[in-house]
Amino acid sequence: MVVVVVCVLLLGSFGCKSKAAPEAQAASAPLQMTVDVPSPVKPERPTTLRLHVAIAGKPVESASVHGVQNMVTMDMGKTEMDFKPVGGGNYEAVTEFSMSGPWKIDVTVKDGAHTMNSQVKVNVVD
Ligand SMILES: [Cu+2]
Repeated sequence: MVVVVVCVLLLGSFGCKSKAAPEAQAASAPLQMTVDVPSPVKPERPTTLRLHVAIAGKPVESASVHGVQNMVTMDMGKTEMDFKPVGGGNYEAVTEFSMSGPWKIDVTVKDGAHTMNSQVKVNVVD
């Protein structure tokens, strides 16, 4: 499943089965972020989240990418993660969801003076 977020525009999801609907909340820069979440996501299993960061279509290799995960419908405690660069403007983090249901990951991408915040939603299904 691939979802594209560009600045404050919400482009929505493209034909993915789960209800991911990332919402860009703020943007001070023309950073673009593409989110790749496996589908389906199962509870209590290591899950790799992959992001692609670009400016004007050009991969950004040097961004710092941080995520804060929690459940949408109840406070399950925050899980923080740093996405590691894996080349080509791609960043990965491995996380786990402790129960089924709707989860969110608030992602902050920083590259020099550019900062972008967006929220990735992940529907975890047993
Ligand atoms: Cu919960």
